[in-house]
Order: sequence, then C-alpha cells, then structure tokens
Amino acid sequence: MQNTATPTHCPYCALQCGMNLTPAPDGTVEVSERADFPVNRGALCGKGRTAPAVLSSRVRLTSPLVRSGGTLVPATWDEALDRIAEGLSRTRTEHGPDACGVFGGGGLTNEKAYTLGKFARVVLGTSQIDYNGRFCMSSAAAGGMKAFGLDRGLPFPLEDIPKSGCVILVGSNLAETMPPSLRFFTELKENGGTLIVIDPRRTRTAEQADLHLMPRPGTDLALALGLLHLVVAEGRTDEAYISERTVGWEDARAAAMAHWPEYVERITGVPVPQLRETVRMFCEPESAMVLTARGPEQQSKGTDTVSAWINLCLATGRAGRPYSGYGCLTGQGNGQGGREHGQKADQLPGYRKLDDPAARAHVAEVWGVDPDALPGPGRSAYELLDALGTDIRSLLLMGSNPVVSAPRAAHIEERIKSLDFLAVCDVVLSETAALADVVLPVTQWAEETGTTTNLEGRVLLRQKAITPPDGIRSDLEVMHELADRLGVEKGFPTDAEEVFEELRRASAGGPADYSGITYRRLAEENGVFWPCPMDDTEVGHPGTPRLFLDRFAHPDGRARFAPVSHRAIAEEPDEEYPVLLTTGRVVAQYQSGAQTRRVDELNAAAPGPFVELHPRLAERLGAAEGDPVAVVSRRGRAVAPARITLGIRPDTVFMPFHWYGEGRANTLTNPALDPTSRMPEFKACAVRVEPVER
Ligand SMILES: Nc1nc2c(c(=O)[nH]1)N[C@H]1C(S)=C(S)[C@@H](COP(=O)(O)OP(=O)(O)OC[C@H]3O[C@@H](n4cnc5c(=O)[nH]c(N)nc54)[C@H](O)[C@@H]3O)O[C@H]1N2
Ligand SMILES: Nc1nc2c(c(=O)[nH]1)N[C@H]1C(S)=C(S)[C@@H](COP(=O)(O)OP(=O)(O)OC[C@H]3O[C@@H](n4cnc5c(=O)[nH]c(N)nc54)[C@H](O)[C@@H]3O)O[C@H]1N2
Ligand code: SF4
Ligand SMILES: [Mo]
Repeated sequence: MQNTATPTHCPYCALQCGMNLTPAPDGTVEVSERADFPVNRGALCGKGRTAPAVLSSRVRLTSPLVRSGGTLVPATWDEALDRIAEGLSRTRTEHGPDACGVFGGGGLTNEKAYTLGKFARVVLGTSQIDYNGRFCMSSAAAGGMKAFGLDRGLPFPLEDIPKSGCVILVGSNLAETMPPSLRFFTELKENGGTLIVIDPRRTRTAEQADLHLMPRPGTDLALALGLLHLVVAEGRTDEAYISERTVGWEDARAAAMAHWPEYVERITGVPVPQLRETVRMFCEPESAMVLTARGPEQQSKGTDTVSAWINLCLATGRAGRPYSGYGCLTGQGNGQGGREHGQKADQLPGYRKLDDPAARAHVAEVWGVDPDALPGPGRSAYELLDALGTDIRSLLLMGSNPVVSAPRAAHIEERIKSLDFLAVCDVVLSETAALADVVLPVTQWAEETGTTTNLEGRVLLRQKAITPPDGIRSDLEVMHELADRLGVEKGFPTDAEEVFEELRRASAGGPADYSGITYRRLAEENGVFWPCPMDDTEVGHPGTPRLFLDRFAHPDGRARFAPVSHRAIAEEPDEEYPVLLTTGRVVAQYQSGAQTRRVDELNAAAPGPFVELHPRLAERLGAAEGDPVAVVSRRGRAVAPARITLGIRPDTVFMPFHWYGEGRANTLTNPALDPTSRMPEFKACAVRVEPVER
C-alpha cells in the first residue's frame, strides 16, 4: 500500500467524520485532519482520533476460532467455514429454514447489510433476520414514515442548522455522542437563533442551551402534546400551511387539546411557564426545527412520541420549508444506510417493503430467483433474540454485541447460550463472540472499501487505506464462502464495488434510490444524498440534500398528522421499585464497548460503569461519591460506583450501557416493546437503589 494519505471516514458514529489515514513505517496508521469534509471540517472526537488502535493485532482476532471441548481454539478458515455451513444446514434440515436466524448491525457498510439480507433470504431461505438498528432509530423511522411517507433521518444537511431560528433538541446529548456537531449549534446561537434542550439530566449539551427542560423520563409524549395545546390556545398555528400541505389536523388537534398545560406539568414535572417559553421561542422566528435522538425514541411509545413532535412541526408550518423541519439524529456509523437495504425483518433493498408484491418481483429479478421463493417478514430484534434456543436454533451474527446491548441482557445471554449453534463474525472477541461455536476474524473500516450513509442521508465512500493483517478475511468473503458451501455459487461477490453495482439496480425505483450513485462520483463529490435516481444527463442526478420542499412523499404530496395521546411508561415506579432508571452514553466509549474498551486512552477517560444520582437520593442511601451502589429492577441487579450530581432529577438515576459484568446496565432494562417500531424501553424502567457493603 502507498505511503500517502487516503481520505476516508471514522468507523464509529453516524456523523461519519472525514479523516485522512497514512500508514507509518512501523505498521501503525496515522490519522490526520481532513478539512474538506463539511460535516466535521477536520475535527474528530477522541474515539475517532484513536480508532487506529483497534487495527493493531494486539487487541484483535487474527485467526478463526472453533469450539472444541468447551473452549475456543484456533482453526483454519476451511475448518471454521465448514463448521458454520454444517451447523446452519443441520438446523435447516432438522427444523426448517426459519430455525436459522441472522442478526446484523447498523455499523455494517451498505454492501455488507445488503449482502447479509440477501444471504438470509436467498441462501438460508429464512425470514428470521433483523439487526441492532431496531434498538436505535426504529421509532423515529416509523414516525417519519407515517408522517412524511419517507424515512431519512435528517431531511436537510447539518449545515442548515445554524440558519434556523430555533432548534429543540429532544433527548440528544450530542456534545458527548457527536462532539464535532456541536459547532452547528454554537453557530446557530452566534447567528441569533436559540437552542432548547429537553433532557432529564443537565448534560454537556444541556449546558449549551438557552432553555433546558428537565422532564421525568418517559413523558416526552405528554410534553409535546402540551406544547401543541398551547400553540392552538395562543393562536400560533399556520392555517394556510395546514390546509395546503397536510391531512388529519382535526383529529390530532382534538387529541392534543385534552393535554392541558397544568396536566402536562403534573406528568412531566416541567413548569407551565417553561412550556409557554418553549412555544414562544419555537414559534416566533421565521424557521425552526425539532431534532430527536434516543431519549424520546427508546420508549415503548417512541413512535407516538415522534408523531407528537412532528405534529407540532406540522401545525406551525415547520416541515418541508427552508431551515425548518423534523429530523432524527441517527446513531451508528451506517445507521441510515443499514436500515435501507434489507437486513430489517420486513424489508427489501431500496427501503422496499417485503410484503409488497411489486417490490418482491423487482428484487427477485435482480437476484435471479423466483419471487415466491422469498420468505415473508420475520421477527423484530428483541423478539428474535428472545426466540433463540426455542424457535430459532442457529444464529449467524455480524456487527452487534447483544450480550451487552440488548434489553434484559441476562435473559438474552441465556437464550444465546441455549442455541444449538452460534457463529459470530467480529474484529475482536466480544462478549457475544466468546459464546460462539465458531468465530471468524474480519477486516474493518481502514482495511476495506465500502459505502456508508451518514445521518444526513449523505452516501459516502470509505476507502481502503491499509492492508489487513494476515489470516483475516472480509465479511463479504465470508458470505461468499458460506453461500458457496450451502449450494449458491453465484451472486455473492467479494468486491464491494461489484456489490454496490447490484445494490444500485436493486434500489432503483425504490424510496431509497441509489441507482444514480457510483463509487467514482462518491470519491469526486465528497458524498451524494439519496434519493439519487439514474438519469440520462451526462453529469447525472445531483442527489437530494433537502427533502419535502415542494411535496411530502405520500402519493397526494401531503404530510399526515397522527392523532396521539399520552400514555404511561410500561413500568411505573411503585413502593418496591420507587426510582426511574434511564440509560445512555458517555463520550469516550462506544456502544457495547467491544471496540473502545480496547483503547487505553479511552479507558483512562471512562474506565467503567457508574450510577449517576441526585444528592438527595444519595443521602437517603448514605452513599458518598464513588461508593458502590446497587440498582435493582424486576430483571436483575447491577452494581457500580455512585456519581453524585445536581444535574439529574431526584427521582431518576442514570447508567451508561457500555460495560459487561456486574455494572451491566442492561441487566436492568425493560424489554417492553413499542407496538409499531418494536423498540424496547431502554430509557425508563422502575428500580430501587440500595447501598452495598464492601
Ligand atoms: N460516545 C458515544 N457516541 C455515540 C455512541 C456511543 O455509544 N458513544 N453511539 C452512537 C449511537 S448508535 C447512537 S444511537 C447515538 C445516541 O445519541 P444520544 O441519543 O445523544 O445518546 P443517549 O446517551 O443514548 O441519549 C441521549 C440523552 O437522552 C436522555 N434521556 C434519557 N431518558 C430520556 C427521556 O425519557 N426523555 C428525554 N427527552 N431524554 C432522555 C439522556 O439523559 C441522554 O442525555 O450516539 C452515537 N454516538
Ligand atoms: N441500556 C441501553 N442499551 C442500549 C442503548 C441505550 O441507549 N441504552 N442503545 C441501543 C442502541 S441505539 C444501539 S445502536 C445498540 C448498539 O449495540 P451493539 O449492537 O452491541 O453495538 P456495537 O457495540 O457497536 O457492536 C458492534 C459489534 O460488531 C463489531 N464490528 C464492528 N465493525 C464490524 C464489521 O464491519 N463487521 C463485523 N462482522 N463486526 C463488526 C464490533 O467489534 C462489535 O463487537 O445498543 C442498544 N442498547
Ligand atoms: S463524532 Fe463520531 S464519526 Fe466523528 S470522530 Fe467521533 S465517533 Fe467518529
Ligand atoms: Mo444507536
């Protein structure tokens, strides 16, 4: 490989910051600033800056492993691949194709996600595939799809944010989860715009806000409805916009009017004057935005909550207009593209529906199979994991670590252990990989080429910058080899661009149309926004940075209000479990920590789990800063040091979910699912907090 810098993108979050990578003579890789990429303009957070540490063979898997006499031992690629093919075919023969499960991830490139979906349906013939994105943005996707007829996290580029008059950030701690993006919000304020943050904790993001509302976890739906009530009561609706560009206002309005400000204050704990101030700040400027993240979305009513925030935007004429709109801040590196190309239980590439006969016919033709041979929709992520060892006997897992990240994780760990056969592809021996019968070591970001789609809907080219260590193969090679062993010799190329060319055809005419995008364009244009259909012009379709300015994606061009009403969380506190637990992230660790817990600098900054609690609650427990405290829910018990702060509601404790062991937050969480998106309630469950004798 050449010794010059290769422009590429970070392996972690959905910002997909641009960076340059240069191989050093000692075999390491240097990260340098890449100022030409508009999302981060050279800035990186600590995770991005240290990402090359995970490329070193000291921390990663370098040989396939197979279980022998209870332990994982090194094996050749042929042995390992043969074992997987045998395991999957035995299950298929004995229990039928739907007894084979596949679990993917929103960190996988578009090419991998596409191939994984095709592998499940064409090679295994199973309907049982889903992925960790279900735990991430599925509620926002469902709400956006209902309202606008299309789901793209942000309908505008981040660079529009500073030009808006007001932004409400609902349950996003982007100062920690996407640090370089904070710049857009400081510029917003410099331009005279205002920032409102809604979070039960006074986070680093909330510290930047002009107004910080601190609702009780799980009450965002009531909050949004209360704001809409005030909008109507104060005569701040945009009647012309409502009649020209929307349908369903009467019912949504009637539902919102039942949410009186005083009633909303009682549910949320947010004082009425703050509600009024929010409405004023949101309605007075020419333009305004609402951006949601996991806070309001990871609830058993996440979809309705997103709908309520969209209703607020529609009633005030703040969607599909310049510098205005509703957006979701998608999370994983390819959280957007990973939800478009077929690793979801109900989906075919191009964001097509698996139960739509025309979509089946189109994709089946690209795949060269009979449409009737394609299975139907399968189970959602939590339901799939919950069925392991019963209906689902074998699992192929790529790009997730559910033993740490799934809700009610101790139960899911048991389900995984009860499988007849588990195969995991990973770059490190994650806690889930450690339970596998076969583990395959795969290449990662800097060692392979592929595309991702960032939170703005911008499709990007991640270019190979270095040669992988010996003994490692790519996920695409793995699927090619397994397809071959399972009797499908064609249709699983190992070259990413070849896969992308097929994905272009499969997505053509679908909602997420990539057919006009090529690797050459991506390299030359610094990314292209979908939809980007094929056209006959010489330069090609320009892509679509801004959606909905003329019309929404429903056939009549109008957006849909949703008549939603507040309801309680699935598990309200009671005498036995009087406190609310909410969960989330810290800046220096990523997700299940599988990658970032292997980086010294990040571990030094965030060495382990903690329980954030208010001094009043700490005093009741007799706990001082750093003392171990136990958090107990109906699912289990976790122990971690106390971190005492005035920046959290006294009725709430917070735990980050990045660790395994006794401090695993997901031992506690409630898998109550949203009826539409099947999102679990990661953000609110009832617990009690106890002192621990040490
Ligand atoms: N450092 C770091 N960055 C990341 C990741 C990571 O693991 N680490 N993961 C990436 C991924 S996949 C994602 S999805 C994003 C997530 O990005 P964010 O959504 O910003 O992250 P979270 O910390 O899960 O939740 C955000 C905030 O929601 C608040 N919250 C909790 N309960 C509620 C509630 O009921 N209502 C409201 N309004 N707020 C509530 C929490 O206090 C928290 O501050 O981050 C991405 N970036
Ligand atoms: N309590 C609580 N739980 C949560 C959340 C929360 O807020 N609170 N958030 C949820 C959310 S939003 C998310 S997105 C999930 C994420 O949780 P996970 O799905 O566990 O995500 P990661 O830790 O990113 O797992 C990715 C795994 O794939 C590996 N990997 C990375 N790149 C590749 C690749 O290219 N190929 C292969 N084969 N493997 C690769 C990594 O090493 C790692 O082991 O957690 C969810 N869980
Ligand atoms: S903000 Fe996200 S994409 Fe940017 S460097 Fe950090 S982890 Fe990587
Ligand atoms: Mo996520």
